[in-house]
Amino acid sequence: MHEMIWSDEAARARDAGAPLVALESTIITHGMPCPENLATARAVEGEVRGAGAVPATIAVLDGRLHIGLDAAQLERLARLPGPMKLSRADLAVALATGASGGTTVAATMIAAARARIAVFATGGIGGVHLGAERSWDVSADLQELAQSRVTVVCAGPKAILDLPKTLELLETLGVPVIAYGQDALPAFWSPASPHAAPLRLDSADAIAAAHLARAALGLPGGQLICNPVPAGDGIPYDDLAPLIAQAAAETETAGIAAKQVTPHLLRRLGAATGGRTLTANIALVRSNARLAAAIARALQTVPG
Ligand code: PSU
Repeated sequence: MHEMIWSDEAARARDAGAPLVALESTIITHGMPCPENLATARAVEGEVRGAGAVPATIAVLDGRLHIGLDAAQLERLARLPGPMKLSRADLAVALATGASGGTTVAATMIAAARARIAVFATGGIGGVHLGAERSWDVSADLQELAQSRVTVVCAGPKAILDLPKTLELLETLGVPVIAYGQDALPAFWSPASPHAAPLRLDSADAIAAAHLARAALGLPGGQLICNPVPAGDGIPYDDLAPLIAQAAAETETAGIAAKQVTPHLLRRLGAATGGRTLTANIALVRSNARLAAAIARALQTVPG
């Protein structure tokens, strides 16, 4: 019961020892509107293949945990009516009840670690929300980064979050937050936030070596790679900050809480920017998929 279902493509890569990249699916079920979600999911898988690795989109369909989806399953996921948003707390209940849904960063890390996939690409991780001192809203993604040994490639914590508090908590949890190729912490739609990243690495080889060094030390938990959104697709941090503050305040006043907060804010910011945040989101997740593939390949060649 409850074994993982591998796609043919991902199983072939596993058996051949080819580099695999896990991809999450809450971005498909809750992070983007249809049909952009499906087009993006296909494009992201294509980026991984184009960069010499094999994609494994992770999701739950009818109570089965899938490691890799075929074309029909990906399309079904993108069009699911009322999908669940599955994090660490929900995963087992979904499997036991035959439910379907997208896996968050936290749940995808759990699945990737079980499937022995070392590298995972997403858009932006969850973190400490603005107003957390009142709402106590802190994403389970942070705790998972401290537990599951997976290198997660994102474009930084989502800009809708309280970035200094998110960095503080990641430091407490012992999670390495590594900016790729720059000193500033990227902030999802924005290539740079006003905050310095705690660590910086400049190549896929260096990231792979750090992943292996962590394992050799016997440390649980992963690394968070923050890859700035490609120049030209990003939105300057100062342009977005007031829109984010306003949307976060409205969300709190409207009583939107828990799992609904992030999808709601992503939709609000899309509307407030005439779709620019969606364009940036698509570009950044594609770019993260390319970097994740390069890291997965480097893991096979750098000395451990
Ligand atoms: N990246 C995106 N869009 C998303 C997400 C990531 O570009 O929608 C999802 C991830 O699955 C992440 C989740 O785990 O948002 C965070 O949700 P919350 O803040 O409720 O933990």
